[in-house]
Amino acid sequence: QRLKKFPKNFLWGAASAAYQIEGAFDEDGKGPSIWDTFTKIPGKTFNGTNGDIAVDHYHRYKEDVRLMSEMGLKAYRFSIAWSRIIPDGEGTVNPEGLKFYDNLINELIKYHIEPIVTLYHWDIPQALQDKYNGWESRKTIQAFKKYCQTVFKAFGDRVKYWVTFNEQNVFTAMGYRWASHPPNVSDVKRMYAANHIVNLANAEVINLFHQMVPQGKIGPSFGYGPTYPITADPNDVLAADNADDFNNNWWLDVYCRGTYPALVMNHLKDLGIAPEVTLDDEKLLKSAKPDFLGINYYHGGTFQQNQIEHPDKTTQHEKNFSKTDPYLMQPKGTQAQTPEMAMFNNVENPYLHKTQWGWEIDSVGFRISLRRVYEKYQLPIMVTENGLGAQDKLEDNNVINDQYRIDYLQTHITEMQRALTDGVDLLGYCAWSFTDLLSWLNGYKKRYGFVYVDRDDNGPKNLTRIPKKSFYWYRDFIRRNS
Ligand code: GCO
Repeated sequence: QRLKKFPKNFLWGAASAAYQIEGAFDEDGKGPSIWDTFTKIPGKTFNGTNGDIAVDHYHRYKEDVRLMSEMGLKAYRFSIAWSRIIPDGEGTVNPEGLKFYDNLINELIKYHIEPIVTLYHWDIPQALQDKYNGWESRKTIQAFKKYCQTVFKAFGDRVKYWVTFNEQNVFTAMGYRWASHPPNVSDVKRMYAANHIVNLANAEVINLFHQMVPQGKIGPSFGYGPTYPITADPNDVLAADNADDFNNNWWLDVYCRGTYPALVMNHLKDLGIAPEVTLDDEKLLKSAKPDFLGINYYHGGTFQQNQIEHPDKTTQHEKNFSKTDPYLMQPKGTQAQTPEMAMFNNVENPYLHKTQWGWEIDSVGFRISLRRVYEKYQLPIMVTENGLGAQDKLEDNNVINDQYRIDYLQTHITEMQRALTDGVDLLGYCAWSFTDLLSWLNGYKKRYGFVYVDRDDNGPKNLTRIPKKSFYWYRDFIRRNS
């Protein structure tokens, strides 16, 4: 097959999230977010790590942007910390918070790097959690709109690409099903209710953006995983379809079509855990059209009809840490813990190798994902995340030989190019991540960056930035655009 070339203006980028890189958690008027609070609860994160300092990007953004330009990045995706802009979530705007992002955006533009801004990467202001129960209240939608209006007004002249919510599927599952992210809840009814509120906030903000920044583009970023049946038994195929509806379409249909998939909705109603959807809600959801869809791709899942009841062998520790797979509804080989999961059973895929964290490595699944999503929704796609988490080793002479990351990226980018050749409309590709950063639950053991940061779970050494081998590989790749 002759591969189509990547267009000249293809956005080769890398990504990050505020809490994972910035540090300066209480500086210049920033208010606490739910992550500032949650990470201080003993036992919640690996080695008790938190984002108080992270990789100190707040003070080192100039150095980081210079490295991005050395690498030849065309785009940089980062998130704004809501509680820097409005410390209590809904009250007074903090000019120093705006200033930081204003400086960062100008610095990027100086080096011709396209900023891609995520509005919400999981860090709702703690004050809104305390006052309204966060995403469980419609009042939070108003607060979110005010914050978005503030940043659209401040940066809409320079930032063309905006992401509304990062991985709504992940932060709601981890936060309200598994209690392994804040707000530390394990209640599926509340999970579905919070999802509906976030969907409304997403729609409101897309409509607001189209009024305020008509020349810009906005869409959500979804943590997508293709679903495969374990055999050709039609019952297994059905199970994979069910998983697709519960894991993917439950969100994507709402984003792109303004409706919930009937299968899931009916099933949830039967169980008495469906969200309450008013006629006005339906109208709102239908009115908002994203300009593109952000896809974060790590891996998919393989499914089997659910006939065998497996004993739950997962320990609490495993649930809290790496074994809880944020991209799937249930840990592998465990029994359906809530009734709505009984329609599919997640099993091992015998054809795939795994990362050190047990995530399947599936580059072909990336092509499948892009094709499925594009065929179904016909929206341009921006790959907003893809990458490999590994335990990198700093060797003598400041060498980090992450050939495994290069292999991962190379095979995934090749499959993306095949998807492009198949006809998928692609805007760009942001590798996760630019520098090493705090893994929400895995501290600094799990690293994703092109740039090594010299620190560990116990704290900063000197936070020196050291380009890894993959840095030079991506730089050369971007130069050739192939
Ligand atoms: C981790 C996670 C994150 C996510 C990202 C999702 O190890 O904490 O993998 O880095 O990939 O935040 O958007």
